[in-house]
Amino acid sequence: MIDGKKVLFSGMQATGNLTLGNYLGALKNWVTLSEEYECFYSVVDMHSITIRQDPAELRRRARNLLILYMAAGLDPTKNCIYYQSHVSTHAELAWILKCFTYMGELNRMTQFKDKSAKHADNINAGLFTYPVLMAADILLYQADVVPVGIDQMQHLELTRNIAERFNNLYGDVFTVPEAYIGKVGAKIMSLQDPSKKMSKSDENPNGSIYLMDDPDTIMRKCKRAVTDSEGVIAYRDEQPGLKNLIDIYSACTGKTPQETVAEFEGKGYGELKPAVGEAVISILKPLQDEVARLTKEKAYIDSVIKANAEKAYYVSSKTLRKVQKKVGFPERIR
Ligand code: ATP
Ligand code: LTN
Repeated sequence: MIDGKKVLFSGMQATGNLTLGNYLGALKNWVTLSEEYECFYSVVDMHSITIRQDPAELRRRARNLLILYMAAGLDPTKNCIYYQSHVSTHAELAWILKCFTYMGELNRMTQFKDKSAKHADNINAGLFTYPVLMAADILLYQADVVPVGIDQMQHLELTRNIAERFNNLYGDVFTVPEAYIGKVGAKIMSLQDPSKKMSKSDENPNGSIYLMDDPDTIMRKCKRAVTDSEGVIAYRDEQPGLKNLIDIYSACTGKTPQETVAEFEGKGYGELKPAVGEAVISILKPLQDEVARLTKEKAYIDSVIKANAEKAYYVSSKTLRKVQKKVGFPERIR
């Protein structure tokens, strides 16, 4: 608890261009949750270098992501928005937690298997211990809840196991976090292959709507979205492309899928698709304008980065000191 509020931690990697899936499935929920919780939202740049990155590009993307957090509506005076690499406690706790994590546990992580298959020329130790750094992120802030996608559930379960193991040995040091899986926009699918999730690393750019796509591109991608030959507007698993469009429209307009179906009843896909395009443009355009405005406020952004890194350090170092004491590190001489 911080100031009587439960604590929330989440983070995103600054790799690739963010998609509408990232926004509807994660960022938008973060903004809603920020009213109820004391929130820490990190740009997890230390995780990013588990895959080889171009340094200048990583730096640029990381700053853009931080600005995007704010443009989406996260107030940086109420939410701690910061770069993971600016707060040294993350690396320090991760080391200690690695000594409480078993090789067998990490060997079971499906993300490691997927990523090492994809990057066979660079299967580095960081990629293997990635989930322990994630556990450190969460446990440092004594987070009660962690909004994540279903793909991160295995990492969260590992985090809970590490926390419980440590607590069993040393007493109640860590809060054992719960996952928070949002309902609306939980899984936005590719516009070109509705069996796959919309993803920033998709090779086909037409499958994803990027947050920075211009209106014409958004409209074109929506109009070209893969549907089916049934021609009837309904919300059902047998029509996955259509279901996805209904989900996107509903998430953007705040309607339920049933309300959307009722709105388009008796109409064709030819009417639904441009309406989806308009709905997406109506939420992305203001977001893009705000990103452009904030990007110009260099001194202000810098001050946010500095102040929030200090806050994150202050909160997280309390947990770190406790842990260091528990494991038997010598006390510091002041
Ligand atoms: P990558 O393609 O590099 O694996 P990604 O687009 O899947 O990336 P992540 O960085 O893994 O995105 O996820 C960031 C956040 O966005 C997570 O909370 C994740 O659950 C959410 N998210 C990603 N894609 C979608 C999607 N298609 N629908 C809903 N939420 C999503
Ligand atoms: N692994 C996550 C990003 C991430 C994260 C975290 C999410 C790193 N640390 C802590 C929640 C809490 C991902 O790739 N989506």
